[in-house]
Amino acid sequence: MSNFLPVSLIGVPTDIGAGHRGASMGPEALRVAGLTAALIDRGLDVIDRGNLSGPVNPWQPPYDGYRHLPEVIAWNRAVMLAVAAELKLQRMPIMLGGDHCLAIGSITAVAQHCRDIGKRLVVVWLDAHADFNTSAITPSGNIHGMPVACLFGHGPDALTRLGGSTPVLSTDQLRQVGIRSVDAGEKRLVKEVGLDIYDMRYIDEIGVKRSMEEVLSGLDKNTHLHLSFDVDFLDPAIAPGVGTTVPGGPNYREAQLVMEMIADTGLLGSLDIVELNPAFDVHNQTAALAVDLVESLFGKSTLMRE
Ligand code: B3U
Ligand code: MN
Ligand code: MN
Repeated sequence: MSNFLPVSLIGVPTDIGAGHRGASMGPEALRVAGLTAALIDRGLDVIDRGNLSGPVNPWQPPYDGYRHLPEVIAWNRAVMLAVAAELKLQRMPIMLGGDHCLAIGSITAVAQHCRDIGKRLVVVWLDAHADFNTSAITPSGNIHGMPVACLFGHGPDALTRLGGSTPVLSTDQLRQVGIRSVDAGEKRLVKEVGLDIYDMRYIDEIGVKRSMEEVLSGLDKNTHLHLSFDVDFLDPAIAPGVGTTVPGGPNYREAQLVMEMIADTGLLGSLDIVELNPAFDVHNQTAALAVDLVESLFGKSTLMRE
């Protein structure tokens, strides 16, 4: 058997925070691509909890700088409660997204859990985007571009205080990897806050291995590692099935190495798989790739863990 906790899959079929419809089909695409069987093959105990439910997407323009804020709040409450319940059962929650706004709920629950049991939370955020917009600077009003800002206390009270206290995260608890698209106002804010960002320029210069060694440095046995995996982190040549593709992302081998190095820590405690959009995919290839990468994240191809 594996060293991992038993896992619970939680479908979060929403595109409420996104600029394109379709991420709501992500959970089913991951299932169709064989996620459950792949995890069982890794020796894991897996329960698929099915999908959460929430408001339908009314497809409205932004209001006061936010698009669909009441609906985003409702979805995130559901996510937070579901994640908290799994952590209490000592199971590892895996979110099948769904757009990236769901990370507000999942990470709020994980942070609360870590506080309760005296663990240190570190979040690794794989993404083409920094997701640090606010209502004042967002070019779109789409809340999937805001979850990190909300977790740092910049956003509407209902999201920043979803779990009661704010901020949920501080700079020493977040490392962002693969970033290559940051809006002008967002760039200023990210610098002001001092986010720990391993952007593609940095990765190009020093390579994936050294970058990931830095990303994963300073973790110990008492660390809960949460991985928020936005599929648009990957280069669009291998992962076309996302709403907002940005050229110049990690290729297949580089992405595998990122996952393998996270697996080697043995500290993974929770996971979001987000922004997969089957409406843009080709024969479910991006979902299949996400499953392939998740296998590496759970120790496949790492001799140490075979
Ligand atoms: N930064 C842009 C685009 C974006 C952010 N996250 C995604 N797209 N997936 C925005 O609208 O905030
Ligand atoms: Mn994102
Ligand atoms: Mn993104």
